[in-house]
Amino acid sequence: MGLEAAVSRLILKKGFEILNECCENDVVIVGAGPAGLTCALKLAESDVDVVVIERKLYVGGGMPGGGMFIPAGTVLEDSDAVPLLEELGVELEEGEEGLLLLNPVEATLKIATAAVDNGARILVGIEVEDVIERRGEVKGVVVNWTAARQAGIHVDPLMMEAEFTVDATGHEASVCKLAGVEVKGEGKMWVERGEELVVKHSGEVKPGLYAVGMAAAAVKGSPRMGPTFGGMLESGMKVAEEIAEKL
Ligand code: 48H
Repeated sequence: MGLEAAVSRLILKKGFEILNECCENDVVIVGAGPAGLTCALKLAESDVDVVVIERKLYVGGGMPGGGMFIPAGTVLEDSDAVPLLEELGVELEEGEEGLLLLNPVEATLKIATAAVDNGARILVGIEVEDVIERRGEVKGVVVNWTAARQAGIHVDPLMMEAEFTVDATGHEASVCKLAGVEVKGEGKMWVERGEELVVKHSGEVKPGLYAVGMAAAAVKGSPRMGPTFGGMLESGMKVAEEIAEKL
């Protein structure tokens, strides 16, 4: 036998071992954007067993695209995300009007790397299509291959149980919608207010289900803030702390 069979055998064995372990989790985070990745990093740092489900094949959500694909992003200099970015070695440059500049690709990669280094799992190419709900409490997610939906093939899903589920799906707030939570839709652009309210509004939206980042803004109808990312990170940090305390 050549190496071909060994490559396939090893991948199948290891991959299914990982997927098997993901059937039961402390926390499932849906969406690997800045809010979901930061939440995963902070939970993993607290030794919480956490898996991130991302339907695309890359991490970072909207962050790597900066503003209109232009390779720069901003953070308010008084944001609680600044010490985290500094700790991760993300280069921050003085801007104006209380804003710092960052490279959004660098920031994405450093947050994601730290999350994985601390033990968070990130699974890509998998989409959440429903939630598990028992007696009004969200207890995990129902998943399928993104490719199956794109191909229009009907195939029954599999399930991942979790003590807590986090909707980090950004503007869509798709998990909240699936769970029957009212989603008002994000409000108009107002950077300072949007940054403040996205953190305030991040939290439990239904027993067992939390919203972070733009999903939290969409649930409550609070303003958007464009390519200013501190609030996304702070939102993930806040919810990670709340969940870690409960576990
Ligand atoms: C699996 C899914 C599903 C699903 C979606 O959009 P994101 O980057 O979200 P946040 O909240 O971390 O960050 C928002 C930020 O990028 C942004 O857009 C800002 C600040 N906008 C302000 C403005 O004014 O516009 O990431 C969400 C991720 C994406 O990668 C999706 O692919 C993924 O979630 N996702 N993954 N199953 N059902 N739905």
